[in-house]
Amino acid sequence: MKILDSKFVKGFIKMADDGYHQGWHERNGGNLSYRLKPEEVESIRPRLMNNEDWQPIGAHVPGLGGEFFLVTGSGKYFRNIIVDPEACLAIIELDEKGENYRIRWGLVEGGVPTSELPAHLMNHEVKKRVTDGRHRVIYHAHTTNTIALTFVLPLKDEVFTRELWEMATECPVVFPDGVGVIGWMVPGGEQIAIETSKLMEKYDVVIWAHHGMFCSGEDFDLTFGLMHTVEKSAEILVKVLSMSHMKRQTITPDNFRALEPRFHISLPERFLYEKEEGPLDDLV
Ligand code: 2HA
Ligand code: ZN
Repeated sequence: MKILDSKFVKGFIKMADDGYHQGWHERNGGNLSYRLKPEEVESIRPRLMNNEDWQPIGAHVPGLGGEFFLVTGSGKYFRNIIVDPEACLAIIELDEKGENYRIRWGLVEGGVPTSELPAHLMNHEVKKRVTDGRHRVIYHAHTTNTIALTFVLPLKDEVFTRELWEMATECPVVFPDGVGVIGWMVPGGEQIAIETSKLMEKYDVVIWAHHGMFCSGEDFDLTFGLMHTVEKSAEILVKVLSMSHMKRQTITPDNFRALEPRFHISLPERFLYEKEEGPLDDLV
């Protein structure tokens, strides 16, 4: 099958374009990766290149040995993906040890996979393990309102989760495990990848302070929808905090508990703490 006609390639390109139109991908901001299913690899195998050299990943991901990924290219602009996917995207193969990769398709004008390849692959490795292989998509975007909140809220998983949950009833249903937050770090390296993948053991959403967000999911719709839901909730919170630092009324811990049987979710009690003040009241 022609690679550009494959359903997973079309879904990837649509998701990237949707993200661009949300305003989450200024310049070359953000990156996306998808772990191919074995039957998808077989359907395109005759059209893959065989002559590229192995390159170090910059991380060790033995749990992903032999896997194929569709990834965005480093320095490529999301707004150009739909126009020229073969120049902006790559399909890479990992070696059996999960230490090196080689390009099997794409980047026809040259280039390398996303600068965040270590974070993507380490997140994929964790998610493949903890979801029994169900999660296949890792998405990084520069989500405006979520980034804005990292300047004013305490950088604590509990505070971000609770404040985002309170902004829309669907939030605890969409991300019942909550969100993780890491303080500012140098992007693009193994260290930030390690910190992010540790949080991916328990969350599907990790916020990078003053930078953006990572989401993990089973398919393009669920992963995009997760990012969209978190960012929409962050937008509401930015609006609420812009009007007042006090909420006159909100969704209470008991309201959240009442959602559990109806939606078959179990919400960790550490997010349902009693509050006497608003989220900004501990600011000096
Ligand atoms: O420019 O978003 O985090 C790509 C990025 C790096
Ligand atoms: Zn980024």
